[in-house]
Amino acid sequence: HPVDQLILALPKTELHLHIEGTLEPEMMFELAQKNGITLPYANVEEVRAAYSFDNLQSFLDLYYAGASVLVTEEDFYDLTWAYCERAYSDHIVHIEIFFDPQTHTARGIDIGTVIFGITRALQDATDKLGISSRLILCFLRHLSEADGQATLEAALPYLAQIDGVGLDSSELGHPPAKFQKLFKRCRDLGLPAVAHAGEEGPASYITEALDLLGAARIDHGVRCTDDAALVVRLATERIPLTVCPLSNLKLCVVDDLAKHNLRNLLAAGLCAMVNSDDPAYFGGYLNANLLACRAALDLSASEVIQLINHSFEASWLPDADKARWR
Ligand code: ES4
Ligand code: ZN
Repeated sequence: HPVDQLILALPKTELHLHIEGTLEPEMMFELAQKNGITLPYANVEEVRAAYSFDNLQSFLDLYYAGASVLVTEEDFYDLTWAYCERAYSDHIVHIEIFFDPQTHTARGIDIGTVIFGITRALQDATDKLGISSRLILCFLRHLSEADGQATLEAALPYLAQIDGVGLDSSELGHPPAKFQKLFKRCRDLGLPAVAHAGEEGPASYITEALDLLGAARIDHGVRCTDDAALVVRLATERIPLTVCPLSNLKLCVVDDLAKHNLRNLLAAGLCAMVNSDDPAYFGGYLNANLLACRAALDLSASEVIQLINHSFEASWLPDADKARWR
């Protein structure tokens, strides 16, 4: 299809990607063996077969178990570098990636080990692949605000490596309001915020993320269409939504990609774009997400160009760099 050629050829950004979600089963096995960690699977095929999810939580249980194979700085480097090479082959020129320090510090891994491994790979991606990047520290919302505060304190020596903060993990029952004080402290430190909201949770969580956390961008946000006034607000204030279509499909947020509201979000004038979330678990990196949407929704060339322009607009690149790519 001619629009598919456009998808492959255009320079793109990725703004919603959990680095732990790029852990492919092959690397999971290699690292488990190297680090002496026992996985509840006999082989790579069994891992892939287990990737059938009913909802966000059923995925998160496997995702956190998988991340337990990451131990040394080299492991975090190898994970991040492998993703950067895949991003390069998708013609991605800029990435803003999430990491979940609490997943690792809870197992006794030093936060500096995590941050140095990731940032060393990101620096190599800039030097060798020409990919610019930002790193976003995500707080796990199923844990307490105090746990988040302690994580922020532990990250303070590495603040020069951190470009912003986010909020992820189990959404229902953990509204943004739970983290108001933590995000106020982040704002005082000069850290911009994003937050997962309106993935499984209600539209009111999107409003809370904006008003109580000061989120500059909403991750997912697809349930905003339940609240017409919120959609108008998101359009007027030009709040970006980092939509992840294959994630929504795999986690049963939508039961059919053809029913995804991506096109409606564009038609409503929202700054929505496509991202890959946890590509090793959801069956595809950025180009695969765009190609699947193109096919399922019959996206036009102009819609694809809008999505990609939005990804640059919503990025934290300086205006001069945005102008260069758009
Ligand atoms: C996530 Cl898809 C999704 N939603 C919320 N938190 C997450 N962490 C990793 N992937
Ligand atoms: Zn996500």
